[in-house]
Amino acid sequence: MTRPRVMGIVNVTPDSFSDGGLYADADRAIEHGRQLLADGADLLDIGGESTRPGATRPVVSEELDRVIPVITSLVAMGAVVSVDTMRGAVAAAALEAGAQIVNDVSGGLADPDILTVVAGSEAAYVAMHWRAHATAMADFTDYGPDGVVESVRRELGERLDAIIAAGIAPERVLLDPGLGFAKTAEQNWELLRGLAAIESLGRPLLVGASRKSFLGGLLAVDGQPREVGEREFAHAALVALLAQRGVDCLRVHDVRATCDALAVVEAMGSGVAAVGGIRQGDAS
Ligand code: PMM
Repeated sequence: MTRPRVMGIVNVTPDSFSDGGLYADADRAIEHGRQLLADGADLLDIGGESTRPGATRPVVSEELDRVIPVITSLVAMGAVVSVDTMRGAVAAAALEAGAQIVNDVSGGLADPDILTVVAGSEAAYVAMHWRAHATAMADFTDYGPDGVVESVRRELGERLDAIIAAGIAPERVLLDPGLGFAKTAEQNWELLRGLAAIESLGRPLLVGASRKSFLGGLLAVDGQPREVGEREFAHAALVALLAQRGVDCLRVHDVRATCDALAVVEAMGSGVAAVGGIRQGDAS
């Protein structure tokens, strides 16, 4: 079993559900990225558009102003950087600034130009399952008689075909079931239980469950969802299970907790207790 890559999230946005406004300023975002690397992130995902349900989109120039200075600085520090964008123009500028991965939550549906941009580069491409922009996605949770798992598998398969037709080699593509995007809480759990179906498309999987509302709902008391910032223990448990399932990349806010969970999985899997500098026989 190989350890999943840990993708640390840097949202340079005023309005993300999980950390909106905390890193909207470039200096803060850069410092946050540096901290995530120190915490053990393998790569950083930098985004300038919130996709929270109902969010309105920034204009292109605004998105560029948010992400490009942050990407440039973190690349200069030696970070492997992914840009979280649905726009070809932003992807092109981010690749120019040194990003190596394009993370497109729309899988090429929002702006087909993005596929042309990626095809003309050597970047990896994350294609997430998506049905509509944030203002409308809550209206697209009907998956009909096939159900969510089979529908997401089919729709992602169609995206993969379009991505390959646009000239992106399949070896460069990761697929993501898109937890929380046009999905109810129960549909998210169904997808997590049914990941094997998505895996059958033959590409590595990326999963983004961190801080999402289905975890808040799971931990609700008297109908009150657990606060966004207090979902990290449930998420760490999920991280361990996803690592055992062979998921390739985890998109997370809490890099330290994620790496701790992965260290436990690794120790249990290999039978070696000496991980991360702890000596065997050291009972302290
Ligand atoms: N979720 C969000 C944003 N970008 N990208 C991928 N590939 N997968 C996701 O699940 C995903 C994403 C929304 O979460 P955030 O507002 O905490 O960044």
